[in-house]
Amino acid sequence: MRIIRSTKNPIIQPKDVKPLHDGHEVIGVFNAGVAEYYEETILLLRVAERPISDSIDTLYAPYFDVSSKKLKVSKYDKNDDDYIFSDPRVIAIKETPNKFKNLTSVSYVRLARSINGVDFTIDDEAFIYPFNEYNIFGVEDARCTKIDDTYYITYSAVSEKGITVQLVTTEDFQSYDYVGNILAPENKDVMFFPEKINSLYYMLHRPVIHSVGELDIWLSSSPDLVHWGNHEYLFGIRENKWDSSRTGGGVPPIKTEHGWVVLYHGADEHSRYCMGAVLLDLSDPTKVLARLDKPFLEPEFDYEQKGFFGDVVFGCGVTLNDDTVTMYYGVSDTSLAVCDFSLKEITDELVRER
Ligand code: MAN
Repeated sequence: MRIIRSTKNPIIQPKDVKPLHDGHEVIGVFNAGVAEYYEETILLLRVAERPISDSIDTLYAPYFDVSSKKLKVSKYDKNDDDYIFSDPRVIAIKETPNKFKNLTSVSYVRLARSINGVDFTIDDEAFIYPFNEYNIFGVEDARCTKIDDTYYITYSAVSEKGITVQLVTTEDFQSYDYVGNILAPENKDVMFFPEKINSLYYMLHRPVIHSVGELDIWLSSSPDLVHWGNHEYLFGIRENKWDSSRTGGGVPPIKTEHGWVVLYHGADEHSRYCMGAVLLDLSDPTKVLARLDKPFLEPEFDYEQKGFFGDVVFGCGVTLNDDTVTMYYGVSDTSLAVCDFSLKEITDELVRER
């Protein structure tokens, strides 16, 4: 399958984004949901900012203070034995290393707009900025699905209460309506299907499992896009393959005559993230018809291999023009890249695997 990466990759980098907060730096602009809005391609960028530290021993961790509605910082001494500072993304707790006390940056959604799909103008303000007790550590990895005239935006909301999935809707990308937490902690990587199937709406989600089980993808349905149930296991990790340690939905499912094409991310034990594809039955998406053995996109270029958290390609949205899929994908938790491929080619490959 041919993948045509833009020669302008990475198309958006941290240096292109002005921090919203004084004394902060933008360390990442990545994992963007995508919307087609009239003539424009809109990217729902995940922008991550962190306070600039004045000493190598001190780390400042940002959080949104709900009562004052301001960003505040917690101060950590990197020699403090109660915490582990080795993962650049989190301040982990020594006694329970899988839990974190703070994130080292705060993420929010900022929009970028383009007519040609490659040259983007980034809004000066945030679009979805932390606003309630469930997202004080950030708003991450938005996915966007248009249903009728409404855009449904789901994202991970991070706080000390856990990671929930929140839903907001917009019609104009100027303002949004907050719907609520559609899934309790801990869950991530939620995206809606673009239409009802047999009178129900569907979404993919990825429970973050702790006591038993794996990081696998589930399917749920809803009568109203707010209340979700009928949770069913869909597909997940495969031993000794590129997606042996985690999977998660990526791009909102794409409808084809052969079935729903689901482009998902997976990672191995080395946390190397690639993109793969499965085909779901058109009228019964609980049925997985086919799955590619190999990833269709993997970190191969320097900008995909090096960065804040290296060896990551992470697609969250596409635009479609006839047969061309234009996928926007985060690289190494640092920048945003884009590639084109043929919907027919990837669907044919899936059909051959059936
Ligand atoms: C992981 C990574 C981070 C993210 C946190 C919280 O550590 O995906 O990028 O900030 O989880 O969601």
